[in-house]
Amino acid sequence: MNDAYAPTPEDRFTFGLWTVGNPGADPFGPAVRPKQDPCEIVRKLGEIGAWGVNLHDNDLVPFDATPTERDRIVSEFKKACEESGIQVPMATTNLFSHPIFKDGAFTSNNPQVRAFAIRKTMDAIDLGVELGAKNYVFWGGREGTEVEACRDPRTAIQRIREGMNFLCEYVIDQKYDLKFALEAKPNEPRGDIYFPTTGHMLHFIETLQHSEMVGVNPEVAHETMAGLSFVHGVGQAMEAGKLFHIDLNSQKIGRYDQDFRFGAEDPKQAFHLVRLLEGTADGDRWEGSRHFDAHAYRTEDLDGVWEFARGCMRTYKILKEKAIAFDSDPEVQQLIAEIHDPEIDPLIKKYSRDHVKKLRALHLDADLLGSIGLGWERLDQLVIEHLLGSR
Ligand code: GLT
Ligand code: MN
Ligand code: MN
Repeated sequence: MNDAYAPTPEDRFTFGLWTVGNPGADPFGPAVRPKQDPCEIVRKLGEIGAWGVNLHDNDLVPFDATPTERDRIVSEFKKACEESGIQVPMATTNLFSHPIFKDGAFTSNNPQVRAFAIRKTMDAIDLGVELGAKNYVFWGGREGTEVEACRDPRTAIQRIREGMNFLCEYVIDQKYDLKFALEAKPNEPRGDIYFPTTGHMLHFIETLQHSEMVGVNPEVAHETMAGLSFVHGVGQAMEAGKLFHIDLNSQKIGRYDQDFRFGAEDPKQAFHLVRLLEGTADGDRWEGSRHFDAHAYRTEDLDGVWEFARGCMRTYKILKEKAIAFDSDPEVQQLIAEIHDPEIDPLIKKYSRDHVKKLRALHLDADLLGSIGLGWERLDQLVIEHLLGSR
């Protein structure tokens, strides 16, 4: 029973109600699994060793529930969480399912739709805070278009800014301890979605009135759909102090949003991601939730769903073990040891006229430097050998 990969609360593994609760419907066929009760999901998550559960307002409280029904559902759910030792670290709003959002929520051309979206989000924020959430995700799935002529993209961006500024003020006014995390996606369900990548989001955040309380929630599948390096996107967000949340899953490049089990595709990228988040090479460990925004294949029944969930956590922990071993490997350390040059380092860190003079006087042999091999073939082979278990 001594399983080195058994999840612990320190691992901070979380799942969404919508992930393990996904019944397997797709655009070509209906659900293949029964709907699971949220309280049952929480109990099961407790059993398999997850730390937390995240939710959209309507994953728990139906869109048309009365206030009395809402309160009953929420109090039963809270009780299930307490009994199972499950936290609710993140919450979000469903601003994409109801037909009112078919042409966007905050970006809709109709002020009544925008008002509805803001009001629904305030209610969902209240719900999230009541459940203990500290992070609030915004995924603007319908904030896009197929018909470019319908809206100037600058108008869309301004409307999202107004929405974010309004909701930041709401959180501050309510004295909630809550941060926002914005999630980018290039397309699907819209032809094109505004703010297609984490990089677009990072810039937009700096234009907000309360940018200090807003960061990003990058998702493996979404950056991969755009053909980008997820590890670089996450690294940029971390370096900026803006990685507030993360959606782990996996994805083949150039496909629909697959949301596969973490590490199922491209385990090498998953390895580099875990290495970055765990800080095994350099820097501090990132302390946020390891949230799996993924779901089981449509081929699976409920047993397959829980096999999927255990697989996400187990793969993460195996990759963490590999990352620690890789970064403790003396050959790896030797290959990536930083080159220090006490004469040159200070010259190029900061501009001054004196530094320009000294820089110009330096003897730098371009042909010699260009002829030296770097050893990255060996380094990458070591990655593979660690991953495949032969080292
Ligand atoms: C939806 C989407 C995800 C988002 C969720 C949060 S819901 O399943 O595909 O990427 O993170 O709204
Ligand atoms: Mn996501
Ligand atoms: Mn996705």
